[in-house]
Amino acid sequence: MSETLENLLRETRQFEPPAELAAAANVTAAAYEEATADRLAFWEQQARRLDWAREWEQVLDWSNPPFAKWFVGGQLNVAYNCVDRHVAAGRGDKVAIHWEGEPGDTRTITYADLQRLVAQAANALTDLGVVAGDRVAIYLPMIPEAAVAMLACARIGATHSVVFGGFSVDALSNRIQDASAKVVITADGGYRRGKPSALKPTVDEAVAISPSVEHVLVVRRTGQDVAWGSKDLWWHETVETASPEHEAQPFDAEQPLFILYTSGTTAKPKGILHTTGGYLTQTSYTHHAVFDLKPETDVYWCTADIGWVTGHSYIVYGPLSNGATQVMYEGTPDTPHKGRFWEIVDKYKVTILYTAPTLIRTMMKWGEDIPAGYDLSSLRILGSVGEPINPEAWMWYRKHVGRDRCPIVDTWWQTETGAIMISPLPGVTATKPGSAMTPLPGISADVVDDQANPVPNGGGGYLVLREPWPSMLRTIWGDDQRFIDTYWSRFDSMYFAGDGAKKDTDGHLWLLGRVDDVMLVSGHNISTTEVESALVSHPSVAEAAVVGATDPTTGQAIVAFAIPRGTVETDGEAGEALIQELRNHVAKTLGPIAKPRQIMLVPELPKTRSGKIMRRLLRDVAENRSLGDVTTLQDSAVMDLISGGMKSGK
Ligand code: 6R9
Repeated sequence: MSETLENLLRETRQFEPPAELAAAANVTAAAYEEATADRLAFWEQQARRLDWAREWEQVLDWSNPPFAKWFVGGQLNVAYNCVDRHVAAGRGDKVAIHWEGEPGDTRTITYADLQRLVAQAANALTDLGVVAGDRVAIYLPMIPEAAVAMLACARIGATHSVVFGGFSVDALSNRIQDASAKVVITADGGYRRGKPSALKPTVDEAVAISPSVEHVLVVRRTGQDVAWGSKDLWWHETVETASPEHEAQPFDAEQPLFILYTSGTTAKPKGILHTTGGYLTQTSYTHHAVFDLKPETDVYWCTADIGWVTGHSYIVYGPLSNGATQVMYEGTPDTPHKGRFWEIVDKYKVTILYTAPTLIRTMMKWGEDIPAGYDLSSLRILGSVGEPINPEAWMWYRKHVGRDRCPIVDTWWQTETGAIMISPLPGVTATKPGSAMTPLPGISADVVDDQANPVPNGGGGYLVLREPWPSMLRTIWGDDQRFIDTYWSRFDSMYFAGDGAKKDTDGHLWLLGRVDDVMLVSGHNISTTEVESALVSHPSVAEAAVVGATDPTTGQAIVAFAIPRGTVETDGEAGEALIQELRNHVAKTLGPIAKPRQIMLVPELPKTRSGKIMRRLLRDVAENRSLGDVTTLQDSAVMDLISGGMKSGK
């Protein structure tokens, strides 16, 4: 990795935090000093932002690494912290969720409403025989019941396992079986791209081959016809008729909260296990610090799906524990029109927007005229998560969404880390386009070489975490050995994140994507992220994905897939000329070694539900292989589009 190209280090643009925001920020530079002086005391102080039924005896037990215990002996109830305590403090009438359905139907849910709904769901689950420690699978569209179901599990100490609505029978049944889930919570369907999309048939098939399932709770969302089996119960007949009185019991700080499966490229998905006390401490603190949330005045919107860890930590647990008012949206960004997101920002006067680079690049492709048509003046902070954000996408986000006023927080973290680890603080950090900047207070991230030595400023290598953190994964469900092998064996006493990274000359961090995606071209390590950023910096390109394909001369050769921006001419000779121009553009930006062997102009790219490009599938295309496992692909028609609509230049 040390040989990676120097391009990103040449980024010189820098943006100071707005003075007004800095003056009133929730967290100042002092937090870094406090955490450096005493990391455990710092986290202990953040834990005190929550309501504990019993105080802990020890902040961290690291006597049996890598198995951590945080806030040992402490007891709390996560749902109480996210809901009841706000009602108890007299804020029951405050809106918790402004929900917007894709067809335009809406629901307004206050904290008092949420308390009633969660209590009813907790009672219903208890009546169905669910007790603390049991697993409940949740397979729902983006409707309020998804958050209610998660909180109801948390309230009774059950462990939820949310599966993306729309995953296949295989993906769903594997996850149900791996965790031996006792109950599945689903819906008849949800709205996607303007029409009802069924969920229940997939559940029916998955449940038929999953003997652990005793009951299936079904929310009626679309009203479409459903087959009805002996295990099925309607949510409105079961939950909505249950008592709204429910006393939340405290649970141990290490009570399991959820399992979430990473989309893993290998056969068996990894069930990442999170527990309660440390997880809630860090999701709550980071949401408060990174988004500078002012619960009385902010309207927060995270566009993630609840089936992604971002939905868990930054729609449900972080924001609700902080008493936020937030927007939750069911559908796709282009239904019924491409301005839907901006219309929602305008309608609810959203102040904090948290979204993914894939969306920003899609918006770039559609053109800046679309956001320009809406009043976005309510926005004050913009966030990004999920992938490295290319400097040009960052600049576009800043200019056309943030109107050059709003700081951008590029937040690096993983399902495994549970909460944000590396990010600017909006009132403290002068940001650079494309950099996640610095580890948050209390987090010790570093970049090391093959031999585990920290790289100097200006160097590149592997991202590691040196010290345990409160919201870290506790294990892989049912497979402690795999937990050790995957994360703690590459380097001694350090967590291996699997991402490549660089330190620039100021020591700021630049994420370079998964190390599995790094290409080896004629002996040079080249990161896919850098070549993609070079392509996106060309005015004709909206989005790009790069893979290394086997090559007889160079070992691997760079093959790029590029989506042209809206109005760019790509037919016939114009397309060929563009391809040559792009190859030269990359060579000029990064050096001749990075010149792609081949560029294909495509209408779409294959992505996971959380918007990550599935380079593995593109490698199959580049090497003329049949496609591997596509169960986690967001839209299976995309691969046909790519093979069909491909314009390729060699
Ligand atoms: C939250 C989430 C984790 C992987 C991670 C990295 C990539 C996420 C990023 C980023 C660069 C950022 N990633 N945020 N890369 N900059 N701001 O995405 O969790 O779905 O488990 O993915 O996503 O490669 O290792 P998850």
